[in-house]
Amino acid sequence: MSSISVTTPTPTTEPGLDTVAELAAQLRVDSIRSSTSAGSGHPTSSMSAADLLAVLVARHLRFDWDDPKAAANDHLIFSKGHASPLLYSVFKAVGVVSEDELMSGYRRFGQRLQGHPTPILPWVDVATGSLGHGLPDGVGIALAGKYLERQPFRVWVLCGDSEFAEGSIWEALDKAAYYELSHLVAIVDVNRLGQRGATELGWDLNAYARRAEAFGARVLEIDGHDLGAIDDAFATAADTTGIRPTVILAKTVKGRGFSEVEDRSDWHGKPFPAEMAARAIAELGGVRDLVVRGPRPAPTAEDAAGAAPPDADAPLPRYAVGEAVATRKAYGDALVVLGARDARVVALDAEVSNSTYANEFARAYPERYFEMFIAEQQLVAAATGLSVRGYRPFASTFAAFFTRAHDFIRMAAVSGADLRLVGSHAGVEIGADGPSQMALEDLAMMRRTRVDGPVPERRHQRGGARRGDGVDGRHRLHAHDPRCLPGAVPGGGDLPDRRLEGAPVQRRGRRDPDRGRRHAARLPTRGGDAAARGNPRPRRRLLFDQAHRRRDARRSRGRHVRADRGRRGPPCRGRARLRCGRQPARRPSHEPVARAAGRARHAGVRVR
Ligand SMILES: Cc1ncc(C[n+]2csc(CCOP(=O)(O)OP(=O)(O)O)c2C)c(N)n1
Repeated sequence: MSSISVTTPTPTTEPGLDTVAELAAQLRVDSIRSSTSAGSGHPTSSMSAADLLAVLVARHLRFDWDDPKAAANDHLIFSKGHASPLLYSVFKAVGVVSEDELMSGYRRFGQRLQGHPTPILPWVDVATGSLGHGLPDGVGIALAGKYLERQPFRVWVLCGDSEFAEGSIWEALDKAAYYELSHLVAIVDVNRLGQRGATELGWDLNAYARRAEAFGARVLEIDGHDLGAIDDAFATAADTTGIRPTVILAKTVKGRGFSEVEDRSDWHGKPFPAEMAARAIAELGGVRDLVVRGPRPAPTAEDAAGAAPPDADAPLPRYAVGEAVATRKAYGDALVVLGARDARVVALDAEVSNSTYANEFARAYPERYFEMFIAEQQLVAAATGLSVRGYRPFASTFAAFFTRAHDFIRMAAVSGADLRLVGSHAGVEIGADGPSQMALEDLAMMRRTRVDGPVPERRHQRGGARRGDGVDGRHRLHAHDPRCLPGAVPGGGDLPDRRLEGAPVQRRGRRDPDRGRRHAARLPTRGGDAAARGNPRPRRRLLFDQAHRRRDARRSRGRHVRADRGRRGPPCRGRARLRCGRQPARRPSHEPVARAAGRARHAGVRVR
């Protein structure tokens, strides 16, 4: 067992590659020790990337470990979050996590060294573990660096090769190339194996290279265990004068360093039993106690997130009672004002900004608007990344299409991200566009999204979110709302209204368990008796019937429903109809309302 202590307190001191080799061995050993002590974890996934991380942390990552919120720090994201033993071993190696915490805190209930990293740790930007998230999140961070702050930080993202089968990875590379994010570096640990066996492309680095280049990336291929080659590749990637993001394809061996498991497909996600761990540690040269710190960033000027607002007193739009205004138009108007009031407000949209009216913001503040095209996962991920840098992102698309990004919304909540997701065209009926454009699942999706712990302090966050400042409110992803924390509100943390857009639905009251029964008793229906016996289903039946009755009454009056939102008016015929753009009320199938009512049952809303 060796015991070496190395500290590099100044940016100019860089550990040599011999020290880096020792560090890599330490990272492997500590990954094994921590996962074995926890009885779970992914040691082999950590061991394949240990050389990459040792070189990066010791010689290239510009990070002030004593000031993790410093604006000029590089960002390090483990997109393959299951390699958490490696990340936490890095934290130990730079001296911010103790040996004791690593050995007795990893994967233990209530401890911060969770199975997959979350920003509860001050050196972690975003939660990962659902694969395909870290690189898209990194795009958002890089956007902030290049376009909002003009900070020279780099964003280093460790990805798995099996993870590269995720579509979101390619959405990310595509947008990284479009926005010329040359300071974004994806390091792909191509160890040939995934969870259950070989990956789609194995060690075919050429195939990865062709694809990544086709998406606009600069590609570097290296042996991921050759420290000199890694060092050169990182030095090349760190030169951000070009316009392309960099993808480093590192050919590695899963379980590298312990011959019993190297390149074996049956050791994914398994800690080594104690006696096997002892053999592995012996083969790797024993336990070490290195403390290695790489370069620190040069201090830079204040970032744009702290800039003065263009017009702090800009008045919010006002609408007369009874004035018919589409909620999305009101959104666009309000967003422009919020942009005037707060320089941290940024907007993103998925190629529907002329429908969501985010284009009003794009016209007013083009430098704070990011078009994500039709890539909803990247839309939410970019918003998450921007929130990491302290911005207040408003991401909009049709509410229906947010469901494509459900996992990104879910993971944003795990990250404690401060997002405002704005879905237009919401409601029980969308009109002529039909059910493909109709949102309802978003209700269930948002109800499901909550954080179960304290909200982490965000990097560079100034002042935090304040209630009543016009930016918070119903558009806000409620994951950040303290009222969502378990036990904060009777009935399991329910909020008054979680609609993304002010939509004509109400949530069923939860605080009065007898309300449904009493209501059903006042308005007897087929299910009234059963409701009195305490069966909740008849009440849903009642709501279903009410929805149908209203719709039938509306149609029998011969009124028209406007195509985009249910504004009613007198019948228009012939040319007049063409001019006014209203659709005649058709005799549609009952399917949309039936499905709406059925879905509403699950979402706990009342159909009106
Ligand atoms: C979206 C998603 N799907 C599946 C999983 C389960 N899973 C965890 S690790 C893993 C294999 C990852 O392989 P790779 O990216 O090559 O990383 P390695 O462990 O081989 O380094 C899988 C399928 C997950 N975490 N996220």
